[in-house]
Amino acid sequence: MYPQMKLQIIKKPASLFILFFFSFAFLLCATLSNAQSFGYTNPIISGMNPDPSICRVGEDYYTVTSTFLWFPGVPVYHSKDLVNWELIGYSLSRKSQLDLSKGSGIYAPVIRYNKGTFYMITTNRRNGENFFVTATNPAGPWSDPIWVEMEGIDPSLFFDDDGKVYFTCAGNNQCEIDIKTGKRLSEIKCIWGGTGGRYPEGPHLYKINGYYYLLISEGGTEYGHFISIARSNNPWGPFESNPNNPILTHRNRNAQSNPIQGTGHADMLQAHDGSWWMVFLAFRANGTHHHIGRETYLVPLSWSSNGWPLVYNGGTADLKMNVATLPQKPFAKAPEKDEFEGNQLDLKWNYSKNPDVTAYSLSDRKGWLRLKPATETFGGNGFFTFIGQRQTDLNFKASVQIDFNPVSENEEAGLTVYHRPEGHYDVFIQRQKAKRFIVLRYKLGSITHEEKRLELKEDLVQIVISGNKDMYTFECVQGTETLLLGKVETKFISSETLGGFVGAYIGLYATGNGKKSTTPADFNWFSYKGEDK
Ligand code: 6LW
Repeated sequence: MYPQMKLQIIKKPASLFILFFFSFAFLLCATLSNAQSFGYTNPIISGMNPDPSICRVGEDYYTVTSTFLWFPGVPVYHSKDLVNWELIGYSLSRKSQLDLSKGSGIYAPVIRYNKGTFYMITTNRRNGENFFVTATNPAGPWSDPIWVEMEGIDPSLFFDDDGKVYFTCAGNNQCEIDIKTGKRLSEIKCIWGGTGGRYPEGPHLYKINGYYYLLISEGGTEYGHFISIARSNNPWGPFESNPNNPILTHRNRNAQSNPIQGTGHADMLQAHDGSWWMVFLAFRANGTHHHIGRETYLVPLSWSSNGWPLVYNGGTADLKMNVATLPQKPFAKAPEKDEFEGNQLDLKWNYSKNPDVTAYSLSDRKGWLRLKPATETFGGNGFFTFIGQRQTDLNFKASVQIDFNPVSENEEAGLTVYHRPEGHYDVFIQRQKAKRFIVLRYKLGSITHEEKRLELKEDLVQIVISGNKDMYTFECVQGTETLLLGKVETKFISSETLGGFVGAYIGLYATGNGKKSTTPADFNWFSYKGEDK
């Protein structure tokens, strides 16, 4: 039978050709799908996404970032190539996990995977409390919090081969914990003082080639930020500082003109093809200010012959990275326009603190998002009706169609660039006597300035906010007429001006300004067009 078959194939040159062709095509596809890609753009996760932490499971990568007073908290991003990222869920999406009624919310998170379970550990800054949640699917659901018997921001977890779990936090203070209960199992020890920079923080312990490496951030989260590393034979030290620290910083002259500044708070990992990478936070500086928050960046690593990591280009990063990457597998681009159809809001939307969910409806008026005004003034200290998404680009255009007919003068609803209660620019509709007005207001600390007030003639109005690195522009469209309301500098709502750790959001809100109000504000669609990439 075998010799006969062989004979037959050889007798048919067409079959031979087809066989050869398909084998060749198969080999080509296999090679191409494993081939490296080249080049990418930083930041890899843009808009306010600081303190990134990353883990890998097979060929899947997951990153989490800090969220402060935004709800839900700690987004989980997924990637197949480290370059393209997709938001798949949040690790803190219930009040039982995240109570934002006091304090400054969620600081730096860490994501780790161990034996089939994902762990996300972070601090809720009510009293500096640390906790972790677990999941088998990183998109959720995540467990209720397991509180850790140790204080200090920037908690990190390290699962050692012998089953011990180390908890390390800012100041490089460490203890062993029981990963089932969060109980402390050892004394607390400062394992390394760092290289002398202020705020040694964001520590991560790893075991690589038999060494325990401790990667930390120093210098504070501003222009002096840098990353250093030390190693030891023992997770408790003593740690030997890398003679070439810092391994990544833009605080020096070689990077003084780089638009990326404040490089720090990093995490590193080995990709499935054996290459090494580091994620870290930085901001896009415009002169001395930045306003869209600290974002997530990526750089490749290599190792020196004596076992220290070397970061790309002498410890720097670029917006355009001309390096080989994993084969790139981009996700479908999210649509620019949100039509508010369906019965769930897109994952991108966030609330300020824990929302009163009854104040938001996609069903009261089909195809519209209805906001029911809170009594609390927008930007006040309590809970206000607001929903927003990150400003992810310096150059962008956001617009919304709003139907709002206030019945009393205290009511307002509109579109805003919101950084924090101390700084936001708002375009809103308000009634005065029998007339309806569109108003542009700037709120900066104790200053409240009304820039423009125009009478409205049409019921349906479009509000447009666009921006470039220097200025925001505010417009209103009534019928076919576009009215310029004003322009203002971005730098007044920057982190340098306002303080804090967050960045600009674009959002929709409705408020009764201290009085009970029942007039809803309806939004037909919201569109965001980012123009940076
Ligand atoms: C975070 C600290 C930091 O806890 O900023 O830049 C703090 N680094 O590590 C808040 O994001």
